[in-house]
Amino acid sequence: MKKGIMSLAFLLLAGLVMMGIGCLPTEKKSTTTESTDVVEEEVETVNIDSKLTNAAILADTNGQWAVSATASTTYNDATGDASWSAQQTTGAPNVTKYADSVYAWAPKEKNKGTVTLELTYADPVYATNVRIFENLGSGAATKVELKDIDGVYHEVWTGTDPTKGLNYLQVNLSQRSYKSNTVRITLDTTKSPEEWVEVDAVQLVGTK
Ligand SMILES: [Ca+2]
Repeated sequence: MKKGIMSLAFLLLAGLVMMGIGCLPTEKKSTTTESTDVVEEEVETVNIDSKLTNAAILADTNGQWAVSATASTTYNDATGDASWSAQQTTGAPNVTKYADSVYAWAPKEKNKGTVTLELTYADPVYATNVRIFENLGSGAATKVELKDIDGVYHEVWTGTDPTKGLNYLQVNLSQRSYKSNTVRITLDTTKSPEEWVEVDAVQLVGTK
């Protein structure tokens, strides 16, 4: 009886080992001539870096805060009131807690589907980071694009925004080969159905 159990355990173990081997990643072919490799390389250089503290971000000498901003939707679309307008995302962060604030941009409705926020900066730079300070409904960003100085948009990040609470989504890039002074952010306002999505400020980092 004991031997039978041991044989069964051995078979199970052997099966698991074989399954494990089957799951091992196969080595990527190192071709360098196909154009798809260029796209792959671009995606692999993008990651979310949440290590920098707020103090370090505020002190970053290569960082700029937006000077103007527009959005596909704003809370006071009809009245033109400055509260919750896209303009509230310009300058350094001025919201100090995870909460609704008139000093942040908010869409017209709590669940407005997919929306965009576009920010412009004084100096075109070879970007290395985009830092989005979220103060409500955090985790809604789905895409970040940079518009180069010839007007072409480059997608530099797409994915799941891990931001929680009052914090930055930090999209850490390898230095871009083009200059940009415009950031376009796409957000899914339905990700947190119970909360309005609000963005306080966005920093573009790079060298001139
Ligand atoms: Ca603000």
